[in-house]
Amino acid sequence: MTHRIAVIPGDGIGKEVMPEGVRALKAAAERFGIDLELEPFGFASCDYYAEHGQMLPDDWFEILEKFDAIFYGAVGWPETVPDHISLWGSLLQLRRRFDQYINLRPCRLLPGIQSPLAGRKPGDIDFYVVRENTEGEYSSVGGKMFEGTEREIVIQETVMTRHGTDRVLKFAYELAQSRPRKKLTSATKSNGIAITMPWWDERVSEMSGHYPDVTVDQFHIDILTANFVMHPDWFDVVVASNLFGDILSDLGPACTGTIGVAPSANINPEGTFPSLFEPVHGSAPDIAGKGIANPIGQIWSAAMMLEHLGYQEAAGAIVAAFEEVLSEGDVTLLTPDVGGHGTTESLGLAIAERIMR
Ligand code: GGG
Repeated sequence: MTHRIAVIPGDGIGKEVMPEGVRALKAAAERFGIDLELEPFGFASCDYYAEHGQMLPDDWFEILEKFDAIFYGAVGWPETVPDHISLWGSLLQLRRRFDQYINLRPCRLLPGIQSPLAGRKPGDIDFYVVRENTEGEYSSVGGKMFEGTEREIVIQETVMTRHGTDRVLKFAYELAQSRPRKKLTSATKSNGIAITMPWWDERVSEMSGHYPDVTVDQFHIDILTANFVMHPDWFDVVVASNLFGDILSDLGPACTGTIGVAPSANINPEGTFPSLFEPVHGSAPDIAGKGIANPIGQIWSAAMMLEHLGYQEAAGAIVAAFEEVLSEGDVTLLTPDVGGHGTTESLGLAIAERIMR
């Protein structure tokens, strides 16, 4: 069976880490006899915008819906396109139209990487952030009045639906149920955001009855962020709204030493549409062009994609390969964010070589 993968590097370091993600994917496909057909696309990037005045072609949905999965790099080049235009014109369109309502973001302290939190070792930090991915604070419902005048008014609504909330909570409960600790933490801010957030809390409580073996904690987001730093070992599965999930899934990997290794899966669990796999990090204009971006976030995302397509063993081989390279700690191969003076390519090559062993 041939799996068709759309490959979209996007912007900035997306263009640098993507070749290493593809290298890892090809190595795993060769070793495990997986038939992958990779098709590259230049759209969903600010370069495409510069040429066409939009981030995506008009027929992007018809083009991409035929693929089994989408492998994405990063979006954003604020020098040429404002961030809200590039993000809303690309990634957020894809997540919504393909109903990728789960954004699954593992957060794990990897061997060989120093956590900035004193005394933490691999095994101490190992949890998932499950981020609601199609509604919430990312609604774009709102508008401006009296723009540019003293009377200017700006309004943007948060949209939470029973359908959208229950389905992400169900996914998170089931994920917690499948893990040894069976623990779910829900992030809200119910004292300050006093309509939507207490309602989310009620949905969490009501659904807990269906999962009696899962222990549930509910935290306000402010103290939860403090506890990510002070007690990252408390967490197993953390479920949050679109915005809070986005923030937590940057903070979590930061506690594991670098956001450069963090992967994510934007999943349409029903398989009606393709799911999308991308590193958590963005296009990082500050280091773009230097060839020093850590490719592990992209490579780990490739593993999540293979797992989604049913290739657990191949996915495991990719994870084992980057864990081995990190454990060895050869500073000539590792990128600067993990203490080395190697390059995106040197680290990617070393990982691909281990995958093939
Ligand atoms: N690879 C992910 C990426 O490019 N992220 C840019 C970003 O700002 N994303 C916001 C979001 O995930 O909602």
